[in-house]
Order: sequence, then structure tokens, then C-alpha cells
Amino acid sequence: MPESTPPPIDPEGLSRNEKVKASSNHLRGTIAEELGSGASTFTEDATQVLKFHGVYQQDDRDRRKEARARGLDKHYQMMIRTRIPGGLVSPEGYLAHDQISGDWADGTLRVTTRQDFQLHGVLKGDLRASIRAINDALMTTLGGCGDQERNIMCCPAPLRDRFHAEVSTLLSELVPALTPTTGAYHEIWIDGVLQGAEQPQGEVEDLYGELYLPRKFKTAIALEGDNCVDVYSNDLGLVVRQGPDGGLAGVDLLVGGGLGRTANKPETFPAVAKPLAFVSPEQAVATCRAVVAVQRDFGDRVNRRHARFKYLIHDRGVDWFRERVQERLPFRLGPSRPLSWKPVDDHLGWHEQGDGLLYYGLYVENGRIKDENGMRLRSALRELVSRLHLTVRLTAQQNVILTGVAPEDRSLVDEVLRAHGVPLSEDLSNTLRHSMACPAYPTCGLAVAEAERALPDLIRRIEGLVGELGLAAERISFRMTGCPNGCARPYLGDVGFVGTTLGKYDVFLGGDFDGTRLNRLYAKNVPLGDIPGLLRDPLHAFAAEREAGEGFGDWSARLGVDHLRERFLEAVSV
Ligand code: SRM
Ligand code: SF4
Repeated sequence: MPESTPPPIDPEGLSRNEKVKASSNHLRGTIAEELGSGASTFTEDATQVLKFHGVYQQDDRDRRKEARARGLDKHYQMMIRTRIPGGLVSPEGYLAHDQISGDWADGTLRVTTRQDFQLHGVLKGDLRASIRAINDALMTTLGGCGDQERNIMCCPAPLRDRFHAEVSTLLSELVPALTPTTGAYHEIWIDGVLQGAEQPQGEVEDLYGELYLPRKFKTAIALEGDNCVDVYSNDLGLVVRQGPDGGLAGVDLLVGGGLGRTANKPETFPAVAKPLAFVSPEQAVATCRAVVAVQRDFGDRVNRRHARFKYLIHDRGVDWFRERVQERLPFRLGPSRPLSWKPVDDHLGWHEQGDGLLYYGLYVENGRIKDENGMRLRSALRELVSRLHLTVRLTAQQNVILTGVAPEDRSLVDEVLRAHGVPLSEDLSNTLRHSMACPAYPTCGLAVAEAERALPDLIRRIEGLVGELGLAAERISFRMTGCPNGCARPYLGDVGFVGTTLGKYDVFLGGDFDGTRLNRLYAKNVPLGDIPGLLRDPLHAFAAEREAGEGFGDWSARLGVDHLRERFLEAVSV
């Protein structure tokens, strides 16, 4: 078979998920019927199709034990993920999510590491009303999850100049070009219930076909110099360049990034994306569709663990892949060019937008917008967005940016935040500011350790240590996840904590603050309480030995993580 011919699909050999997709009639499946039934849960096949609609069936893991003891079923609930390209949320969209979180979810809003909102704890009976309310605010959950293009990330800084305007245009062209065209979403959630025989047949999905993609597919746009979206962790990365005239000059494409791995399965691994080609702005959308089409045709549909695009790139190589993309295009791909990065800008604090207005980047600890104890962040944001009619941008570090603030309203924003007990970004330590954790317990069904609930205490202990060692001015990123899947991108942080079992974490060192390099395993299965003690020696040595301007991750990588392990952990078995 020639290299350019996709392998034939043997329906018998397909993985279970592929069979579910194939029989779903373009993502309809039995969702409509099951929504109408009195059952509190969806069937297994329906839950797989639901993911494409941005819905996960979960259960409250804190309540499992009690339910088991009382002979009851798990406490099933839904997580809804709204897909928000570039993290751009209108005032109406923000207030709709705030309202849904109070009316039907758990009273919190979660900003994700891909600039989306998640609502947790929605009961099946409230699902359609919640999704309708999101759509009434002109937003969608289609593509939040599932084996398709996920939310396309883009630098959220709301700067009003020609370059940012042209990048926004590129994003707005890319999103529909990579979004499924099935009518299933509207039929089920918006128009009403079309059951069984009433469902339309013979629909054509131009890009996705019957089987959609072998696995989730993630794309991000970074502005050259500022890798605030962690572009290297994406299946497809677009790095946009500014030309001498101030406009968008072209796009460097990177392929094959991805961070998920499975414990004790070395054939699964994180990878950073590699350079593919340079294209003009006009060629970018067609090239991205061709990239997706090659993964559609050649990606692994038999072994789901090997189905991410990064394995196709790893197995076949970028040159082979470039040829397959080139075959699908009427123009020549240009050669990749070296990229340069400055330190990542988290866009926190007050900044000018360039149109006389200001924006304020507000730190949200681990992305959770809530009212708790003395800190009423959810109320503060609701008040500000509704009083000042502010558009919000969500960042890839799980923070929010309030945009379009008139200079005369700046003090009001500060006052409202202070009055609600919300710390201002400029008052935070660097350690806290550059930390992230995934949700993990109690909602994530894959968590084996705490993350969002464990990091707040741990990071404050590390913050104390960093201050004590005279490193408070350093920007060091700390990222924690409750399992090896990598949702808070721990393998790209200066320091990563990856849950291995309840209360224990693998500790990784040697990534870089700019997110261009993977870190490496430093110590295995470290009890949570021992982590600050474990970090003391390397941080102390870094304080004494670093070169001017050198970050902690760069220092760790220069010395070598193996060397650091021998030097500091020789007495401990790792
Ligand atoms: Fe993730 C699965 C949460 C970004 C890699 N991720 C999940 C699920 C849906 C668990 C599940 O499958 O049952 C988690 C829901 C937890 C909950 O209760 O909310 C979940 N992932 C998240 C979020 C909310 C973490 C956060 O702190 O914000 C992020 C949502 C992003 C979004 O808006 O779309 C999130 N997940 C990521 C990232 C980071 C990124 O994309 O920039 C990664 C690593 C990059 C990558 O994809 O390789 C990531 N999530 C995974 C994986 C591993 C995939 C793999 O290739 O092996 C899984 C498990 C899976 O897909 O089987 C997963
Ligand atoms: Fe769940 Fe693991 Fe992702 Fe954390 S990293 S949200 S524990 S899948």
C-alpha cells in the first residue's frame, strides 16, 4: 500500500469507542430518549456520545463510601464544559454561567487550563435547561470534550492593535472550520427531542466523517514571544508572527504535542510539539484542516491508548507527516523557522488596552470561582461584570481578565474586590501566582490523589520556603495533578507534582517557565507533607549557584535532574 493511502478500516477491529461513534448517527445516539427517561444516569454508550456535546457523567467521590455503606447508588452528577475560543466571554455569557452555577450546579464556576468554563454537580434533570441557558447567551458546549477538535486556545490579552485584531480574525475562521457540522446538538438541546426514526439520516460531516477523530485533538494559537497558552502541549500549535507593518505576517505550525500518560505504561508519554511548516495567514485554515484530516485517516482506531496524534508523529516522523499534509494542499508549505520566546506573560494586574481603556488580570486560585469563608470571589465578579458590563477573558493559567474598564472605574474594581475579601493580583507572591492544580477529587473519576484541594496548603508552605531562601522575586511555576493525565500541564512546569496514589506524588523538575521543554522525574511517590522538605536542598543550591537571569527549571536542567537526584537524594530510594 502506498504511504499516502490511509490504512483500510476493519469494523471488527475497531475499539469500543469507535463502534459507539459509528452507530451514533453523527453524535445523536440515544441521548434524546435518555434525557426523557426518569433514570438519574445515562447508559455507558450515551455517556461516550455526550462528551462530544460537552457533558461528562461523574459522581461525587466524597460520598461514595457513605452511599456504599447505606446500600445506595453513587451520587451521579454531570459536568458541563463550555467551549470558549480564546477564552472570550461576553458580559451576558459570564452572568449566564454565574446564574447556572447557582441554580443548577454546585455554586462554583471552574476556569479551565484551556480557557473554558466548567460547571460541576448538575443533575441529569437540569442538564437541558443548563445547556439551553448557555446557548441563549450565544455560547456552546459542543466540542467541549470528545474525539474532535477541542477548544482552540489563544492569547487572551485584549490589546487593541492591528496584530491582535488579525489574530482574532484567524481564530474566528479556524473555529468553524474545525467544528463538527452535525445538527445533533441543536436537535437535542435547543429545538427539542427528535427520537429514533424522527432523526435525520444521511447527514454528511465534511471533515469528520462517521467516526470523527481517533481521539481528542487540541489546538492553540500563541503570539510569538509569549507562550501563555503552552502551545507546545497541543496536538497542533500555531505560532503567529507580526510583520514589519504591524499586521499578521504568517504562522509557524507545530505538531504532535500532548501530555497524557498512564502510570506503568512506558509506551505512553508526554511530548512537546515539533515544527511542521510556515504558512501565510491565508493558508493557515486549510493547512490546519489538512493536519486534522491526516490524523483522522491515519490515527490509531484500534488501541485507544495509542490514538493521540502525538503517537502518529512519533511513529511516522514529521517528514512523513508533512508529505501527507502537502498532498492535500494546492500550495507549497514553507520551511519552519526558529522561534524565540520571552518569559510567559500571565497578563495579571492593570494594563492599558491601547484604546484608552484598561484591563485587569485577576488571579483565581486553581481556577475556582466561588464564595467561601471570607472570600466572595463569585459575588465580586458578578457585581463587577453586571455593574460595568465587562467582557471577560479566561486565561490558560485558570485566571480571569476583566476587559474594557474605563480609567475612572479602576478604583471601583479594586474596591469591590477588596470589599469581597479578594486578594489583588499585585499583592500575591510569585509562588502562588504561578501555581495551578487540576480539579481531581471529588469530581474527576480518574483522580488517584488530591490536587485542587491539596495545593492551597502545600503552595503556602512552599511560598514560605521560597521566601526564607531569598527567592521570593523568582518566577517558578508549580503545577499539580491528581493523576498522570497531565490536565494542569505538570510536565511543562519548573516543578510538577503528579499524584500516584492518595497522599503521594511524583515530583518532576527541570521544565522551563516558557513551557518549551518537558521536565523530568526527580523523586517518586513522595508523601504530600514531605514535598517542601524535598524541595529545600535543590532550591537552596539554586539560590547559591544560579547564573544571572537563570530560572529554577533552567538551572535544574543545566545541572541535570539525574545529577540533582544523586546529589540530594542519595539516602532516599527513588
Ligand atoms: Fe483533562 C481527562 C479535566 C486539560 C489531559 N480532564 C479529563 C477529565 C475529563 C476526566 C475524565 O476523563 O473523566 C477531567 C475532568 C475533571 C473534572 O472533574 O472537572 C479533566 N482537563 C481537565 C481540566 C478541567 C483541568 C483544569 O485544571 O482545568 C482541563 C479542561 C480543559 C478544557 O477546557 O478543555 C483539562 N487535560 C487537560 C490538559 C491540558 C491542556 O489541554 O492544555 C491535558 C494535557 C494535554 C493533553 O491533552 O495531552 C489533559 N485530560 C487529559 C487526559 C489524558 C489524555 C491523553 O492523551 O492520555 C485525560 C484522560 C483521557 O482523555 O482519557 C483527561
Ligand atoms: Fe482528573 Fe487526572 Fe485530569 Fe486531574 S490530571 S483532572 S486527576 S484526569
